[in-house]
Amino acid sequence: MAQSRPVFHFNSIIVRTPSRSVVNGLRADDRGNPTYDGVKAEHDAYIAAMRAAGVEVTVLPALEDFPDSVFVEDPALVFGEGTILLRPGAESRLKETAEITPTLKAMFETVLELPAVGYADGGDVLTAPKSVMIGLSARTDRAGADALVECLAKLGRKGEIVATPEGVLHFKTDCSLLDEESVLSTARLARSGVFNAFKQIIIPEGEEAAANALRVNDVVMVGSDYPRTIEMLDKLGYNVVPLKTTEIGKIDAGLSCMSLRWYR
Ligand code: CIR
Repeated sequence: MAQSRPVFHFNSIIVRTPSRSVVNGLRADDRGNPTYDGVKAEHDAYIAAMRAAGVEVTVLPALEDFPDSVFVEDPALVFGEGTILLRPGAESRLKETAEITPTLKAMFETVLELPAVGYADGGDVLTAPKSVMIGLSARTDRAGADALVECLAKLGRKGEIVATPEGVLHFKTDCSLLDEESVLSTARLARSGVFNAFKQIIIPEGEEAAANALRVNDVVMVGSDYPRTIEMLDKLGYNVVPLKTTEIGKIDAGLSCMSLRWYR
C-alpha cells in the first residue's frame, strides 16, 4: 500500500454539533446522564484543539433525532482516496449514515458503500501504516468486516480483521496510533498479540479509558482525566494535549469518535 505521508497527518476533519438529545446517548453502564452543556463544552474544546493542530474543521448541524450523532466517526470512513459509507451496528444509529452522506458526496469524488450484508462501525477501524485494522465487536460483525475489506481494496488499502476484547465497545476504545511504529493500548488488548508488529505503550492499570487517544499531526490528544497516561506519554517525548472527556465518557465515547479525519 503506497503511503506518501504518515497516516496521522490530517488537514481536514468533519464534526457534528452535539444535539440536546445527546444526554440520552447509548451506554453500556449507567453512570448518570452527561449534561448537554458539558458535552458541548468538551466538543468546543476539541474543535479548538483540532484547529490549533492545523486542521480545517467542517461543522455539521445537530441532529435531535440521533442522540449519538455527535460521534461522526462511526457511520463512515474517510481517506484521501475516498470515503466508505458504513452501517453502524446499533439500531438507533443505522440511519446516521444517510444523514452524513450528502456532505461526504459533496466532499469526495469516490464514495463507496458497505453492502447491506452486515454491520461495521468506524470506531472499530484503526488506520495503521501497513493496514487498516478492523476489530470484530458487538457493533462490527464478520459479514460487515469482510465487506469492508473489499471496499478498502477498491481504495488500494489492505484491511486486516482482528478481535476486540470481550465487553469492550469498539476496537479503538482500547487503542490508538501514536506514531508510525507505536500504538497506545490497554493491557487486555495487547495480550491478544494484535500489536506484536508495533512498539506497544501500555496504559497504566485503572486508566483504560485513556487508550482512545488521538494523534493529529504533531500532537497527541489524551483525556485529561488520566494523569498517569499523560505523564507517561509526556516522558516518552510526545506533545500531549489533554482534553476533557468526562461527560462524553458517560456515554462510552472518547476522542477519536468526534471526528472524521483525512488529508485532502
Ligand atoms: C455509542 O454507543 O454508539 C455511543 N454512545 C458512543 C460511540 C463512541 N464512538 C466511537 O468510539 N467511535
